Amino acid sequence: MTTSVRYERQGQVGVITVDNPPVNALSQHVRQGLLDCLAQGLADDEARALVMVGAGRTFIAGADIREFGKPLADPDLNGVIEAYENATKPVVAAIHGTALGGGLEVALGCHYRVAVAAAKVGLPEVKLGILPGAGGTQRLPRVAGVEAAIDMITTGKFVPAGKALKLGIVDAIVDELVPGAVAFAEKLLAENAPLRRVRDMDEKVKAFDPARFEAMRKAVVKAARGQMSPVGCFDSVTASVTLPFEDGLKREREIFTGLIESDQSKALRHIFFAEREALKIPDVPSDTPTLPIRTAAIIGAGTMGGGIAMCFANAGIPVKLLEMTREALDRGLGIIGGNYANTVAKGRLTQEAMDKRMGLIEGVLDYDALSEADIIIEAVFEEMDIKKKVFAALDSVAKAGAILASNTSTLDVDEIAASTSRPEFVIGTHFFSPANVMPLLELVRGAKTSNQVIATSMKLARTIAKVPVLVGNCDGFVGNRMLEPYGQQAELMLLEGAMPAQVDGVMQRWGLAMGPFTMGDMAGLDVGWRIRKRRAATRRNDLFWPTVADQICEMGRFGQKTKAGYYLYEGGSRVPVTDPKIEQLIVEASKAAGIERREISDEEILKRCLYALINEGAKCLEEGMAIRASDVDVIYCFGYGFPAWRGGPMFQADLIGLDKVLADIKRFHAALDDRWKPAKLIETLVAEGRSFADYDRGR
Ligand code: TC6
Repeated sequence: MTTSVRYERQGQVGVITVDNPPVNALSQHVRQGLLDCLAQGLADDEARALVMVGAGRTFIAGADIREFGKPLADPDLNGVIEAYENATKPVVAAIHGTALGGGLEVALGCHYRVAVAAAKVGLPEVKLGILPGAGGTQRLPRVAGVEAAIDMITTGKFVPAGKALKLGIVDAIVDELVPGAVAFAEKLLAENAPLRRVRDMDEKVKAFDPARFEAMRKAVVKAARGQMSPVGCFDSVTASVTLPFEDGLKREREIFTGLIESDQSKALRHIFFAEREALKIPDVPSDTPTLPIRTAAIIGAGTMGGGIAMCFANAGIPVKLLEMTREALDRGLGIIGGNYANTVAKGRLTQEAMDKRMGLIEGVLDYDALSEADIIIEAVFEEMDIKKKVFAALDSVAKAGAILASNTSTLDVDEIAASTSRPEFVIGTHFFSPANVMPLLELVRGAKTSNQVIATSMKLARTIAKVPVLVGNCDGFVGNRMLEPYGQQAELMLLEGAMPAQVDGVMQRWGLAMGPFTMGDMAGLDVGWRIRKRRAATRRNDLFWPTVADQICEMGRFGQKTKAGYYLYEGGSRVPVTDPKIEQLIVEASKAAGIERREISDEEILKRCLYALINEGAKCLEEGMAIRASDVDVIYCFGYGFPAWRGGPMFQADLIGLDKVLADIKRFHAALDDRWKPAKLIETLVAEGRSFADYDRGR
C-alpha cells in the first residue's frame, strides 16, 4: 500500500485521502494508491459510501506534469477513473483549493461532488498544449452543458465553486470539507440515492444542436492564433455530442496523443516550469527572511505610475501616489478611475470592488507623506539626473528599512542607488506597459542590493500578480537589451528591401502578438529615439546605423499616440494602415545609403529577427545578466508578446538545434556585419554538443 493515498473510516463512510505534496498531483504511486484504497473501501463491510479528499492545501491539481514525455507507467488515469465510476458504493469527491485537470476528471468519475465555497475547478490542460485526456472533454459537457464546457476547456479558465454549483459541476457547497462531505454521503445513503455515473447523463449533450459547431469552431480557431490545443480541445468536446460515450473517449485519446507529442505542448510545459524556476535565486536561500510590505508609495502618476498603483490596490495594499502638481495628480487619478470604470462596464469588476480599490489609492503632493511606506517605487521620466534627484529626496524621507525601487527600463541601477546612503535597499523594478495588465516584472539587482530586498521583492511581485524574473544591471537589462539587436535587424531589412508590413506580417504569422514596427508604434517611437540619442556618442562607428526610425520621429510621428508612426492610425483606430509616404521614405533612405534593394524572403526575416534575440540572450547568460536560459524565455513570453506555445527564443534555439542556429549566425556574420558576432556561450555549447536546457541543468 502506498502512503500517498490512505483509507480510514468515519462511521459508515470510508474516507480516501490523497496526500502527495505540494499539490496532490496524480503521480504513478497516487494512481496506484487510488485503486488500492478503492478496493479497500469496497471490501470494507462497514463502509456504505466513500469520500475522496485531498490532504493539505488542495484537492488534486492534475496529472503529474513531470511524467509527461516519459513512457506512462500503469495504472493509467482513465482506468482509475473508470474504476471509481463503476464502484458499487456511492463515491463523493470533496473539493477544496483547486480541482484541476486530471483532478477534476477524477472528481467527474465520482458519483457526486461537493466543494467548499473558496474552491475552484478547471481543466487548464489547454495551457499545457494538450486536452483533458482522461474523459474530461466527454464528461464535463454532460454535467455543465456543451457551451460552458467548450468555454472552460478551450480557455482553461478556473471556475469558482458558486458558479460550478450553478453549472452542475458540483452538487453542493459545504462549510467544512470532510465533515460536510461525510454528511452529504450519509444523506445520499438515507435517501437511497442512485450511483449516478456522469457517462450516463446525456440530457445536456442531446439538447445541443450540432449545427452550431461550425461557427463556434471558427471563433476558437481565430482566438487560438496558431496554437493547436484550443482547437483540439474544441474538436474533442464536439465528439461528446456526435458520438456515443465510449467512441467519444476514443476520439479524445486520438487527439490527445497528437497534441502531447507536439512541439507546442513541449514549449508550453517548458514555460510552466520555467515560470516557477525563475522564482528560485541560487544565492538567495528560499528561507531568507522577508520584510513586511503593508503600505506602498509610487512617485509619478503618469501611465506607468498609475498602472503600478493599480497593481497594489488590486492586491489590497494601500498605496500613496505622489505628484508635483495638483493638476498632474488629478489627471493621473482620473485615468486610474477611468481604467477601473471600463473594467466595471465590461462586467469584470463590481462597482463595490472598484470603490474599494480607488479607496486604497491616496494622491499626495508632498514627499513627507511617503515617510511610512514599506516600499517606494519611483516612476518618473526616464532621465538619469531626474531619477538621482528623486532618490536623494527619498533617502531623506523614507523610513529605515523601506525598499527604494526605480521603475527604469534601461538606466544604471547602481548609479541611481549611489545617490542614496542605503544602496542595499535599492532595486530596479522594470514594469511593462500597461503595468496593471502586463504580467512580467524584471527585478534588477544592483551590486549592493541585499538578499532580503531581493527575496521581499520576489515575494511582493507574486502578491501583486506579477511574474518576476531577477536580472543583472546592464543597459536595457535583459528584455530591452535583446530587443535592441532584434529591432536593428528589422530596421536594416527595411533598407535592404523589406517593408514594415512584410516584417510585421512574418513575425505575427509566426505567432508574435505584434511585429517590431507595430510594437514600436504602440510603445511610442520617441522612447527609442531618446535612448538612441543618449547612446549616439558611445556606439560603434564602424557599423552602419539606419536612420528611418529617427526620420519618422523627426516628422513628429511617435506611433499610435500621434495617430502616425510607421503606419497610420486613422480616427484613433489601433489598426495599423500602410502609409505610402513612409514606404517612399524607406526607398529613399535605401538610395541615400547606397543600398540596392532586393527581395527579402520571409525565412530570412524570421531568422534574422529570432536569431538576433537568441544571440543577445546568450550574451546576457554568459555575462550573468540572466540566471537561466529559461528565465530569458519567461521574460519574452510574459513581457514581449512571444507566444508561450513557441516556448521563448532560447527554447526555440534548442528546438531548431543550436548547431544550426550557430551556422546561420556565422553566415550572417560573414555576409552582414559584426552585430552578428556569435555569442561565446553558443560556440561553447555547440562544441560540447549541449543545448541551453543542458546549460540550465548543469548550472
Ligand atoms: C492533466 O491533468 C492532464 C490530464 C490528462 C492525463 C491523461 N504536476 O504553481 P505553484 C508543482 S495536466 C507536477 O508554485 P501555487 C510546481 O511545479 C495538469 N508538479 O503553487 C511547483 O513546484 P516547485 C493539469 C506540479 O499554489 C509546486 O507544485 N493541471 C503540478 O501558486 C507548487 O506549484 C494543471 O495544469 C502538476 N500538475 O499554485 C495545474 N502543479 O515548488 C497546474 C504544480 O518545485 N498547477 N506543480 O517549483 C497550477 O496551476 C498551480 O500549481 C496550482 C497551485 C494552482 C495548483
